[in-house]
Amino acid sequence: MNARQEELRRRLAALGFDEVRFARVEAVPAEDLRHWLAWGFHADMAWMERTAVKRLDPGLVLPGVRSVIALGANYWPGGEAGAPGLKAEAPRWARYALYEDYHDTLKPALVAAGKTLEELYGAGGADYRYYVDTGPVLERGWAERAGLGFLGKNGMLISRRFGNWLLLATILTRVEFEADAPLRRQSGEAKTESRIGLLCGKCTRCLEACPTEAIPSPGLVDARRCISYQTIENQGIIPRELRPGIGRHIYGCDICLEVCPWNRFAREGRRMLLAAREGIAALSLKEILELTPARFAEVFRRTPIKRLKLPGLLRNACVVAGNVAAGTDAGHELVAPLIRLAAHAAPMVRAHAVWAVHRIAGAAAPQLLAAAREEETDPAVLAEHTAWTAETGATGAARSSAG
Ligand code: B12
Ligand code: SF4
Ligand code: SF4
Repeated sequence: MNARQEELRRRLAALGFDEVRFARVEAVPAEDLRHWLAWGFHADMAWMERTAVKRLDPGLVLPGVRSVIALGANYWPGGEAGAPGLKAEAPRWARYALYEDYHDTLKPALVAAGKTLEELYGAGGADYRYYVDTGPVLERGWAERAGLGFLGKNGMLISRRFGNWLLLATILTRVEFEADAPLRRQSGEAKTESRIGLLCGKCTRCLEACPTEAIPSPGLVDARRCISYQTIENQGIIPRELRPGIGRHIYGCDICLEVCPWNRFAREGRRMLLAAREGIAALSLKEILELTPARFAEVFRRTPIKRLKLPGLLRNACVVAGNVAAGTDAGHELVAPLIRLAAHAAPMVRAHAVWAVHRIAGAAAPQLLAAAREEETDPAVLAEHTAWTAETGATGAARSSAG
């Protein structure tokens, strides 16, 4: 490996990236993405369909592209999973959401990385493009090709050094680099054509642990069933049949990451590029259900959660309340805020609040919600009021029914 490339690697690592690997631009395996789209696994992320051609041909993103620099930022905070001292019914947040928005915090380092490329290789500003999550690039595929990790059956790019806890960024460039080697199969591992699950062996923990059965085919996640999609990307009603499986997950989901045995190698990140936001994980469900727009803006400023906006977070909080509080004492203190939310300005919030009150109060719910129902004109919310009567019968007997 030549000295200039190693100097670049060293300088990008010094900017805060925990992984810096290189790949040559070669043919992109198209089959998996095509299947994923054909099966409708992208849900209503129409942008995934629109940009598929570019994702499969980086030359359409940056004409003349020769290499990819695959970057990783480790965000494992160290210690046990979950936050110490949290009550069992506390809402669960995707781990990455407990930092300032990585789209924003990684960007200055990517700008600096571009300048380093210019300085060491005489590249011009038009000779490279960088992305973190939002560009039309198959970031996991390029990271796999560069040997940063392997593609797990859970769909994640899994690092031998950091487990599942890497956020990715990608630089496409016209500069030609020597390629780093992709990971190799372990000896004794059955040989198959696919590189998905390369180092998974016989393990299927993630497939079994997913509460909504969102990984029907190893490595390919059906976003329509994925809690991460439903609680972050979906901007409307969450399908009733999926709500019980969402459990305590208020924003995103890490279940198929957490159960992975490769996390035993996870080590606390330098997290130079990430700023922890203590306090979010300590919010109680009641506090979240009672958030005002001003308090929401204050607590979630500069975090990824701000993009969800307050009605989206309230919707998710209603689902969590309906799941964790049904039949418990905690349910009592949540009923009053939920009844207030059943009269919220956003129909999406009202719909899920009605669902939650029914889950918690059972047969008493129609009476508790009578005033809200009287005022209701939105067909989707009215459907939530009537769905329970239809499902549980006039007596509302099946209080914990999975609907
Ligand atoms: C759309 C999207 C989602 C969707 C769909 C998820 C999915 N699995 O496809 C939803 C909203 C559900 C989602 C959820 C999450 N996401 Co997301 N998401 C994306 C996004 C924008 C595109 C992913 C995509 O293209 N999917 C389509 C599938 C078919 O493609 P793929 O997963 O990349 O894998 C295929 C290709 O890589 C191809 N392939 C195989 N070999 C090769 C070789 C080469 C050279 C190439 C080019 C391609 C290639 O085949 C693979 C399939 O086997 C990426 C950012 C990006 N631009 O890549 C982030 C990204 C994948 N998400 C990320 C994260 C962190 C998450 C969550 C953990 C968030 C959370 N905690 O809630 C969950 C995890 C869910 C899961 N198990 O995947 C990280 C993953 C980091 C990592 N280490 O893998 C990414 C990379 C964002 C980032 N920059 O860090 N996400
Ligand atoms: S993120 Fe959660 S819901 Fe989505 S595939 Fe993984 S375990 Fe299933
Ligand atoms: S949990 Fe097991 S099957 Fe799933 S990605 Fe990790 S090693 Fe592979």
